[in-house]
Amino acid sequence: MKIYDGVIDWGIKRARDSKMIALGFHSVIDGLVKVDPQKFGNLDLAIPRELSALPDSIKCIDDFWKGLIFSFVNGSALQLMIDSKEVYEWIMKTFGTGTLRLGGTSANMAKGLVPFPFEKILVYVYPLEKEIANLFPNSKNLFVVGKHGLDHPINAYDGEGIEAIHWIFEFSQGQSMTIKGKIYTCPRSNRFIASWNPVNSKLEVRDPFKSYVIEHAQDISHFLVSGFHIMQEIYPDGETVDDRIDKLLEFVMALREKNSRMKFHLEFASIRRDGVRKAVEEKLFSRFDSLGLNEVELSWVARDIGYDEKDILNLDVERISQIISKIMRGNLSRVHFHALGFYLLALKEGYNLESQKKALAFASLAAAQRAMDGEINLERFKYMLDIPEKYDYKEWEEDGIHFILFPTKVVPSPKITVGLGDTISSLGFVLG
Ligand code: 8BR
Repeated sequence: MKIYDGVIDWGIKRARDSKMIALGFHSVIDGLVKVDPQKFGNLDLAIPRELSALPDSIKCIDDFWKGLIFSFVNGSALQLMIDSKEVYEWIMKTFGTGTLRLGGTSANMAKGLVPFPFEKILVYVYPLEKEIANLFPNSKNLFVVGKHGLDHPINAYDGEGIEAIHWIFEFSQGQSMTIKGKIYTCPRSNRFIASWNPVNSKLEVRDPFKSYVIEHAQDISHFLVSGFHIMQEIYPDGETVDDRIDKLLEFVMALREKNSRMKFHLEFASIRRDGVRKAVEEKLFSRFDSLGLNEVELSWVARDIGYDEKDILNLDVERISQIISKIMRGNLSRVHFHALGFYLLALKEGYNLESQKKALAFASLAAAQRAMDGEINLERFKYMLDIPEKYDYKEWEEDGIHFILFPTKVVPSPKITVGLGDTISSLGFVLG
């Protein structure tokens, strides 16, 4: 099967022909902390073994430790939002900011797209302060909306400071930690993410970005929306997630009115809070054209609509396609599911199948190369072509939906895995 033939040149040309691509609404600073668990002493806490034993956000210092211990002992990644200013201050005092890095789904997508010859990548950054502006790559096709229109973040920032930070606590396989007098060893290198982001947790679309994109809607071909995982169910001022999602939807509808050809993609990400996740599923799925998610995220969607999440986590393709069929209502005509080793793309009528497949192949090469080297380097894509795929290519129709099971390239010892999903979904969507 020649599914990867000629896709590198094809992808480059396709990027060159693009218009403006907009990314919102979650860009943030990540603070990378390499954990030395020996320094923690003896932690006197019960070990949460199941996700259900965890708080759904961090409200006190014990909640922070529970999340960290869970990740450490089980060797599984976890992200929790911090809801308490006291805990935020305590983490800052205890660990500092760590090494600063650009993070957040929108900024991550921007970083993954700017190395290709796309004409304009426009990213929403709030608050746009000097510290985060300086972390963006120095690319000519990267823009924010500043006071004087489109500009690179470095020329457009307003003020200084770190008002939001997502701490990434990294541990390595073999490190040990003492809990209730017993020594536990970390089974697999992993990370625990504790996020403090009250300034942007309403995902409010602010000026000057808002007026700019409304005014220039005709220039934008694709809009990728993400960041729901930082939202709250109820905000301190009484607003609810439903209120906020309605506002966001108003903005999307206003853009659709200005440019009916603009395509909208929703990147799901790990939305831990039930109320937020359900609001996104119920209010937004049917209003977007495209949706991107991984197996953990789809397992939550499955559970929310009354199915067993285990089938999805076990990568049962029949069940995965069944759940996808169930959620494809209204405008939602494209779902890109990604797992380790394959993508499952579901399309309703009206798509060019050839370019959709090539876009998946290009995304797979990009993810593999980024996993291998840590950052995108187009020159090295060709080496990924030699990696054999482990799944068989398959294409079928069911319930009026066209399914493509696309085998991907998997790098044996990746340098990084964080942010790969964003690269996969964004390239698949904008090139397809
Ligand atoms: P998330 O960021 O949504 O978790 O997506 C991660 C994706 O990265 C996986 O679905 C898989 O397709 C891809 N990936 C991972 Br994880 N490890 C990889 C590797 N070693 N080589 C190529 N792709 C990888």
